Amino acid sequence: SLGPALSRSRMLLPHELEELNRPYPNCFDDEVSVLVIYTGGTIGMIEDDKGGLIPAPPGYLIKYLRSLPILHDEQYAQNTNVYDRYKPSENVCVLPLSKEKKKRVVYRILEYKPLLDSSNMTPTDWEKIAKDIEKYYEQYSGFVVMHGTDTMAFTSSALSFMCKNLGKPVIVTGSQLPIYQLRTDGRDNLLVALLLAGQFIIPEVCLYFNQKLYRGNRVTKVDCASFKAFTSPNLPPLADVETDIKINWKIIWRPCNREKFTVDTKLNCNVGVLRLFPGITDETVKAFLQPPMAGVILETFGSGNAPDRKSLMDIICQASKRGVIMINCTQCLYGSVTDAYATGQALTKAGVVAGFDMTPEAALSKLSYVLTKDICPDEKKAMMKCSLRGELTDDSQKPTLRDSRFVQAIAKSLSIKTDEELGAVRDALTPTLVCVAAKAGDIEALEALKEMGSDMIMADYDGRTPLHVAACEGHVKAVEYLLSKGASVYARDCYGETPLHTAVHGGHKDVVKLLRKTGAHFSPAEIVDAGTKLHSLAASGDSEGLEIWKLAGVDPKPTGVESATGSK
Ligand code: ASN
Repeated sequence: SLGPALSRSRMLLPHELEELNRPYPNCFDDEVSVLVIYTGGTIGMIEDDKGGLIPAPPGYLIKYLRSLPILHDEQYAQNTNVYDRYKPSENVCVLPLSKEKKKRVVYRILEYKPLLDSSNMTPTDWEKIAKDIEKYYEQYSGFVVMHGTDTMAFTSSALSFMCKNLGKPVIVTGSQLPIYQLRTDGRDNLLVALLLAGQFIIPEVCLYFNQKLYRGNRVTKVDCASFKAFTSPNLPPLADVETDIKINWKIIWRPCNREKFTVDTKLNCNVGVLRLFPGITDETVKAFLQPPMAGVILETFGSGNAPDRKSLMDIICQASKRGVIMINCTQCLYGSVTDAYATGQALTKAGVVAGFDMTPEAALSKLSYVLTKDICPDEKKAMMKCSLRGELTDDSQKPTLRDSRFVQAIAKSLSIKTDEELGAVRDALTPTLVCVAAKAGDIEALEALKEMGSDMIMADYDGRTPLHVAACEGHVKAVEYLLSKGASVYARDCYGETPLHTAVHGGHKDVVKLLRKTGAHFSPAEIVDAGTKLHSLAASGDSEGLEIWKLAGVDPKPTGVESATGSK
């Protein structure tokens, strides 16, 4: 809310004090909202009369969730009028207060009709999910997609490409056993996905399953019975959820530009996966590559090898000349496609593009996405080879600690020997240094710190990130620089303020404009809240003040309050 900044600066009035002393104060600063897009899957299934699992009837899940104290705090809902604050059709539940962040996740279930076994999912369903994320983007802090496990890795991969410049978490989850059963992984998977989506700014499409949060385009289903159904063979989990929630912040993928979140749902469905096997005939491969086939994932042996007989290479070469884009992905779970063998090099010569360590699920959805782009085949091939959303390992991006002269100087003076010690010193020093550089608007210093391998998003004691500081000081160039290095416009400090708040308080119009262009926005509750502030600005004839709030997305109506401009 915008309240804390105001209330810190004056004594509270008696009625405000009274309000605060109620068991549930009439302000909901500790609430965060999450939209649950419920598409189907075992998690919400019941047995039919023949003993087969089918999706439960509409509305069944929400009723059940409201009866479970770990997934819904009925007393809090009653005491704070949750059911009046949201429409009944919004199907709202509220989690008990969380231990880590002292937040309450208020979540709304958007139930799809019909609910699907994920084996029936198609690209049209992915499109619907992506469009709903776009539609509700500004109303929620994060999104959970409840989904069947069978094709979950395809959906999470496809969503990762469809969502451009994502700034909020989208977490796909489901379960191996229905949530309604006594012994189930469904309750825990849903609960943790909600806590992660509501409380952490992980700007990625992720998949949460069995105590691990994975990047959505790195996963594959490896077990049809175990609760440990997924693995991310070539990237460690983004988070481990054990007694503590440990987020691996260093590997979180961030959009590094100044563009707003958009979705691009166009996919080319003339794509396929061809798994090679010893003895595969030329005719089979030729038939598979016939029009209208536009793109193919070739699942090859080992580090990207295939039979290199001339007749087969000719067929592949001809398809490539016709414009069919072929990507080389290994059948192995671990490792990457390389050019170590002559049999692999023959494929490259025939026009096949290395897919490095992409999973076939990620490669297929990326290819469908890339094929719709209005660029020439060579540019499409180049796009396939580089990482768009962290779906393949690009070693050239890794910061090298030893390269930095600054770090070397510190290492020498402190007699530091190992990379671990070096990392610890860097992690201790750099958040403060980055904030100091941001306050001064010193881009050179920020660049030097970046070169040391320090990330540009680390918050200080008050939860203020370098972007808060640069925005507060009105340093447009520093704000631009930080955004280009992945700083989040949604980060909140311990008073609940985002960089947009600090820029508004500082009266920095250019920064406000820049942040808005990047997708910064107030929450619906904050927009209503801002109405009071606008009233007093209007009453005191402060047109400058009014203008900055307007630039920030709060539109003062002639009658006074509470209308918001969307960011579109
Ligand atoms: N058949 C189910 C599905 O994918 C499997 C599951 O969710 N565990 O919808």
